[in-house]
Amino acid sequence: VKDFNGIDQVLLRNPQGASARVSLHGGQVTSWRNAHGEELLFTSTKAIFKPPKAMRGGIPICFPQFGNCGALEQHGFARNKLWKIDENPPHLPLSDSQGNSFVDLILKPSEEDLKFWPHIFEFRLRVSLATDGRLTLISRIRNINGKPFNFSFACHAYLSVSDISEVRVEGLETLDYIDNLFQKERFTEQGDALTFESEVDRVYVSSPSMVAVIDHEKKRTFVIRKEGLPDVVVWNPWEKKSKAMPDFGDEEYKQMLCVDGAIIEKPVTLKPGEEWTGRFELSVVPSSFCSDL
Ligand code: TA6
Repeated sequence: VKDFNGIDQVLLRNPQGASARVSLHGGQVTSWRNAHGEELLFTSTKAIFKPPKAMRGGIPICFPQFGNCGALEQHGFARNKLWKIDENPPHLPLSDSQGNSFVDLILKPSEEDLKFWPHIFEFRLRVSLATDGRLTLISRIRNINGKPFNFSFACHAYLSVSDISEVRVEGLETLDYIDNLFQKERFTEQGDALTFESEVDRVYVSSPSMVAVIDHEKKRTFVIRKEGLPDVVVWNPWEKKSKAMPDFGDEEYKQMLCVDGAIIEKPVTLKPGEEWTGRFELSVVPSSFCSDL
């Protein structure tokens, strides 16, 4: 399918009617719907669908830099580049493809890119929709050239919630976090579950492989499972920052929460020929099950 700029989007569907869309622009998941056709990811009504700007919503891929902690543009360039369908995808374990509807994308640096980030890499992204509706992003980044390089990375997932003041995040209790609102100082989470009354912009470090985002009003829980992604970013811009973002509605902070699988605190170092794999999986369960998680 073509999107607003004539850029290809790949539509994934499963037999039950769930679907996902992936844009070749940025390798960005732009939609993930359940079998009832309900959109589970947030996209701003003021999102700008105009390359190179990444669309505000879905799941932008932050690589090779998260945030603005390095010399590159905010969140790195991968989300602003045109990806290609990978003609010779990697041979992943059958379990990663059996019955799933998936697409394999690839990003390689252009001559131009190498001027800004002189490292030859291959970034293969598999976006997969399983028969039970879960969405999995498998990122495989390989160092092709002759010298080591470091990178940080995040799947910057904008989850759609009914009312941020009714949302709880479980699985991050007692963890240390880096607080972007306090000069990236380090704190320790005291609470039991995370709740939201103001702007939050944190990187929880060394987090568990599973995090639950409970939407009380919708009686549903997003379950995030991850491998190779030790950190979790939790971000809600709240009122003031929402007003400052041109591609975000003033009140939209109430309907979204970013919960990213990431590797930020200890960036990855890849030696020549080495490959890193990060797996980010989203599923939704009725909240009645969340106590069993
Ligand atoms: O979630 C962490 C964060 O770095 C926030 O500080 C905010 O800037 C957000 O990402 C969105 O970044 P973007 O470049 O997409 O506007």
